Amino acid sequence: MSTTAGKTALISGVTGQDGSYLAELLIEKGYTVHGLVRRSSTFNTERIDHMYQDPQEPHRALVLHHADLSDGVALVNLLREVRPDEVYNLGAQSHVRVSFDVPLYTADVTGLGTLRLLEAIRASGIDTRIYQASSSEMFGAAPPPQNERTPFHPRSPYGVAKVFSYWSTVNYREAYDMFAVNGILFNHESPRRGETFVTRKITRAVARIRAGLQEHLYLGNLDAVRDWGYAPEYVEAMWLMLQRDRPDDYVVATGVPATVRDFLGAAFAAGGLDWTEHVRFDAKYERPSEVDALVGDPAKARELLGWEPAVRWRELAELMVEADIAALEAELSGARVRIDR
Ligand code: NDP
Ligand code: GDR
Repeated sequence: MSTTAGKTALISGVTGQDGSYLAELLIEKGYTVHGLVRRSSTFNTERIDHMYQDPQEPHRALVLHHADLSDGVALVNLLREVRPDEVYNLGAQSHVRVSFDVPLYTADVTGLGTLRLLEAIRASGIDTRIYQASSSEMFGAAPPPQNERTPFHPRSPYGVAKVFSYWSTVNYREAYDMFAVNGILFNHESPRRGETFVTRKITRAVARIRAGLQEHLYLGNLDAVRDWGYAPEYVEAMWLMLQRDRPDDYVVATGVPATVRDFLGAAFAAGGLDWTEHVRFDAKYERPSEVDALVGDPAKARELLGWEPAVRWRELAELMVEADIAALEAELSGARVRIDR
């Protein structure tokens, strides 16, 4: 039996891309996973529905709770009830462009939300370990390659909020001896990626253009350089950070750069299309201050966590196109498919 069997984890952001993969990973390792779900007027659990068990089941692997990172009291109550061994704070307003439209809301959820959770751990008096979903967006204008010692220069309300969360996490570690870690993750994608992030927007468009449902794809800056990896591999790194003897902060990345234009070319080619015939520019997708180039140096994660990514951006583009084509074909034939990659 694995040493992790019987452990309990609490995940904020369990309905998101990473939360769904992390819940799967932890359940596979024998954890009971408690997920924090915010109330929505429509269903927001599509990514985790395949793990859902009826509340009447006696030994559920996944248990969902209504709470919100903007409600500190709810967080204290939830922690007291669940008493998790590990907490993964993945909940956030995570869209960089949108953070310019709703900067105060982003600061509240993506920034203060982390502090509320850290303080809730302290207030509830439980002994737990916490993972904070920090981001390469914190580096912003700092030139690549970026590692754990690169100074932060965020370029968006989202990036600023994540820097606040990063330092709050470090501060609780130093002040209260909490096992609190920052995973500084570079962009990671998958067939479960939100539809408005650039990779998924592109791969969905490839499927829809092929099917004759759409002719053009409107995008902003094609020159931005990113370091795109595969989300299921990145959630493994989160877990590894909480299994160490000492808390620390780690960059998680592939180290391989590509422009949005490169990704576009690979995705359209994978669908048998020429992107130049379909892509149009729309200034509304540009950011008031852009992050030009993010390329991570994952040497520390490789050395101390033994973590190594296998999927690079080109293969990622191909697998996402393949998944979107299959999902659209199933949708058009009236079947409901589970996105299980
Ligand atoms: P998603 O946007 O897919 O998921 C975000 C999650 O946060 C969703 O479950 C969302 O719920 C939840 N959430 C939003 N607002 C609140 C709130 N007020 N209270 C509680 N939960 C809330 O993000 P990803 O899965 O891609 O990313 C996970 C985390 O990692 C985020 O913090 C993100 O900022 C960070 N990150 C992501 C990277 C990436 O490349 N994916 C890279 C670096 C960091 P709902 O489903 O209801 O919207
Ligand atoms: P990012 O991801 O901002 O890096 O944040 P996103 O996919 O939104 O943008 C990547 C780059 O593509 C350019 N771009 C466009 N972006 C979007 N969304 N839509 C477009 O039409 C478009 N056209 C060009 C952007 O300008 C940008 O340069 C993601 C999020 O997951 C964060 O939560 C996470 O912290 C970081 O990755 C690391």
